[in-house]
Amino acid sequence: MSTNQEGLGPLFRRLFPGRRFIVVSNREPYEHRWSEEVGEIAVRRPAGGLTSALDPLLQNLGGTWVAWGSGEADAAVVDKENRVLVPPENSSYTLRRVWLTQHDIHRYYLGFANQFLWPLCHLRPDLTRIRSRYWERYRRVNRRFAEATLEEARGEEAAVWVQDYHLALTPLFIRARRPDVTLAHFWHIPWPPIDIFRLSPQAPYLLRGLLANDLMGFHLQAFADNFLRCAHRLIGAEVDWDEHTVTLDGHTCHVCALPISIDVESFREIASRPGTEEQMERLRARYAPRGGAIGVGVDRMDYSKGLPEKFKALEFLWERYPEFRERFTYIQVAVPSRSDIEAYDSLSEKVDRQVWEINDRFGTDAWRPIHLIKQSLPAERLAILYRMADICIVSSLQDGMNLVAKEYVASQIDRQGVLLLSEFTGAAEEMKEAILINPYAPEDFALLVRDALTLPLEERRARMDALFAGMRTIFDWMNDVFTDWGGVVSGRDGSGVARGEFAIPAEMS
Ligand code: GDG
Repeated sequence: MSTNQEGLGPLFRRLFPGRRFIVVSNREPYEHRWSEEVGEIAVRRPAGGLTSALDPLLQNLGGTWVAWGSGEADAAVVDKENRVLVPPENSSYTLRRVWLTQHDIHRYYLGFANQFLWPLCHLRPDLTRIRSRYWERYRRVNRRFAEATLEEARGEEAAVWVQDYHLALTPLFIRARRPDVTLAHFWHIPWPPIDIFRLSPQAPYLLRGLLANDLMGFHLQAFADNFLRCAHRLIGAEVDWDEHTVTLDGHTCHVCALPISIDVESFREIASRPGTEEQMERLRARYAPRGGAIGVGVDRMDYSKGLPEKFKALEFLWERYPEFRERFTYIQVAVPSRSDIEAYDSLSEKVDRQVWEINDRFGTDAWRPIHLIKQSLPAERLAILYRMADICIVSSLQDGMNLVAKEYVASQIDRQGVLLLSEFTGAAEEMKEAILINPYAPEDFALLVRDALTLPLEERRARMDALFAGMRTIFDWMNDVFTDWGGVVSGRDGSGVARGEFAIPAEMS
């Protein structure tokens, strides 16, 4: 762990002299809501690793964050340019809100982004829903984000950092008007192999949108390679495999593997606050009244996270090894997300049913095997659960990185816990001292849970210490993004203007 947050501001100013910093994402860092008191407005910080990590950076650097104004009172607090200064207690940067209608939310967000790109990128083409109205709205909303960003650049030089799969076309819409702006994009989810990606009727346009960036970041080299192969084979872009660059119509985009991490110190600080041990005792008494070990999982309720597969493995464990009945309790936090999408609603019902059946089958008067918590917990409570848990199970079927695995290690103040980590997460590439599991093989998975629960303390400590020693932080990640991106910009000719043709195909407008 090397980079500290304070170093990032000077680094940015050195690498991007005179440029305004603009972050563009679907989610906003602050939401305004009507509070219980009539006429009063309260501010909420939506939970999420990325928004909470980028917020201090913007506070430090100044600049603008362009995002969807999703709070019910958001419109009541902006000025006539749809801007509000944040954070509320100490105005340090501008939040520029983009408004979405119900149609936009259904078609751009729940439609194209979450019923097409998300399942496609998580290797579930069977769950994709292809509708021309989704695509039409995705284009329109991406253009709206680009227009808001261009207004925020105010004709000055800017460095624009776009986040994720909601905004794949935005870079080209920006670039077509302002070739002098420098653009980077981070894709937080996997990029699928070409045989999957080419199922997308819009593949060429998505690729063109993203290739307008100067830098395209993925968690893993494998995702970057998939992207390069798609760009080459599907739209004939020229790839330099040694340099990891791709050139289309005279413009070169650098494609990098930049694995994300978390604010390690913040989890450690919360997990070691005074009073935590008493709270752990209380939670143990509540969830595991007969004593024994506790396991934890924290996932959005999403089919990519492998929850039914995890519960199947736990069922095998309690069935085949009855010594773990009443001696091992599992707590699963699974906050419903993207409800209104059928695949999510049916997953949620399936998980409820499965947990009910397992609890019915193995539970006793004094003990419930699985506690399913379907509501968002405060970050403080999560850190305590992580510290308390003897094992943490991440069983994703596909996952770009998985921050929960890192949060668990960061919160393991007592160094006794064991991480069981799906080999299909980006995190598995770095966290080799975890016990790697294949969530598709429930019997082997159950055996590995048993191994984890019986591992001697010495080995648990050695594994946890090694995992902790290998941890990088979110600030290291930002340092790497800025350094790679700055290298690309300084490598250009003196004008700093991107070369190339940036025509918007008719199908995109
Ligand atoms: C995408 C990619 C990639 C969950 N429940 C609560 C809560 N959380 C927080 C966790 C963690 C975050 O949500 C989930 O992060 P993940 O990385 O596990 O997964 P995705 O949401 O799918 O994120 C993923 C990530 O982007 C970053 O690039 O790692 O692969 O899919 O931080 O702690 N937080 C609180 N209460 C909850 O109940 N406070």
